[in-house]
Amino acid sequence: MITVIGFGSFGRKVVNFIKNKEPITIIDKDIDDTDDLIKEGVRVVVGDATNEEVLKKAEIDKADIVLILTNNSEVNRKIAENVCKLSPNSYKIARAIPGYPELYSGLDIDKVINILESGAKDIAKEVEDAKLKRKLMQLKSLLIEGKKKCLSSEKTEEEKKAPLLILTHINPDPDAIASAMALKTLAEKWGVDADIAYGGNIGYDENKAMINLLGINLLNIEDVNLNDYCVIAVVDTSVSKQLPVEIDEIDIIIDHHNSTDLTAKYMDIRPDVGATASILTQYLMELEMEPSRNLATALFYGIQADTDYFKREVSKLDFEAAAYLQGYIDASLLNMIENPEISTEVMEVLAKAIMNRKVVKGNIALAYVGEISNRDALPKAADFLLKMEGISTTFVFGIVGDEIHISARTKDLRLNLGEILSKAFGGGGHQTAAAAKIPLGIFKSVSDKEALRKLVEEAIRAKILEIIGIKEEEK
Ligand SMILES: [Mn+2]
Repeated sequence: MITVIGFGSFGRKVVNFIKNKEPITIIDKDIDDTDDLIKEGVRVVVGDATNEEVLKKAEIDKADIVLILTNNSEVNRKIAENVCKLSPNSYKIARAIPGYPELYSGLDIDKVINILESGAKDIAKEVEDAKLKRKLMQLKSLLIEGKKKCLSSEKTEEEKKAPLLILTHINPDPDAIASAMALKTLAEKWGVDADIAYGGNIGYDENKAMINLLGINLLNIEDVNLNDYCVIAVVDTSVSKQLPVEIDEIDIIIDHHNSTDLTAKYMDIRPDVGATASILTQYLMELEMEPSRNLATALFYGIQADTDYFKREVSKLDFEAAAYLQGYIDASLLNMIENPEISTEVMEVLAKAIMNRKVVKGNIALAYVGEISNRDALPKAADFLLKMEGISTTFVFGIVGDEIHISARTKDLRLNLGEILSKAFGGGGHQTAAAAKIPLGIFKSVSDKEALRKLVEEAIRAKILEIIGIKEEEK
């Protein structure tokens, strides 16, 4: 809530710039168009703001930002004193009065503005910045309070971990990892140490390359005891199902996704922004913090990855953040992250998938890749085959130890691969990507490779086609 005290000609101009963006309360002794203002959704309190009761009636303690804009020095001083007393946590902007340079001395006013130098539009911009400043003040005090709580706990020095634990969502992506890094850097600037933890897997070679090349230290949630920490932050998700572990109380959530079922003391969730990394970059910009090469590279890559190179769900802030980071990134590192080396084995599996593919109904490719040692190659092969002309669904399978592993991908919205692999082999996944594994069972005793290939290929293919509802003769 923004509270504007003093609704003269200047206050009026300022309100006109900000009224559709934020809930506003106006306080003045006399306002002639109260009804019109109320119609526009503005809250109006008529009264003398030098009177504490009037400020209380306006719920000044709940204000995020307070603007003190009357043109009278004595009145402004008195109001400022009362506002400092009744609303200590708000961000306070007060109007300078010519001839009174010391007007607000000794008071906790965050910004004094000179209306001869700045127009109403500048003040509106100031209000916009103040929202972020105020949020960051909250974030800082939450972290510092948390650290104090940790220090006063009965733990020995040995048992004490960092006060702050930053969690990414399960199977963290570059945006989540970069955002966690940035929040850790910010906390450390304020003297609060932090650890980062994740759950699930770090998939894709690009993500692994990012972590290795940038030297990011991520803890596996299984090695983390939540009780060791006093403040818990979650980045890049606000959905409980996406958390790596169940948490009773989250302190900080920073995210850009629409769906939210979690709450926290500090929440910055902006669905219009393309990446959480852009929000964290804005924090760094606001605090005039220069990111290290590694942090800048991570954030830049996170924004790129989430917006698909600034093509998808991209906002003005994403471009601004990227422009800021541009000056700090390491281009050769970024290039290495984007093009990680493909291992010989993965290359071989890709080749086999292409050579051995059998296409059914013109667009479903099934490929048996034989015995392999690294099952990560299967999803890559399934992704890779999907790039072939005319192919919209892929199933790649091979033998890993005593099991047959299957990985599937589709661009066809009519197929739900998670369901198909679940019905066929008890696997699981999403509509577009799924996996399953089944024991080799009696096939284990088949020692002839060619015979094994035939048996496995036939069995898997027949089952998949049966579930999709394609009869063998149709193929
Ligand atoms: Mn994201």
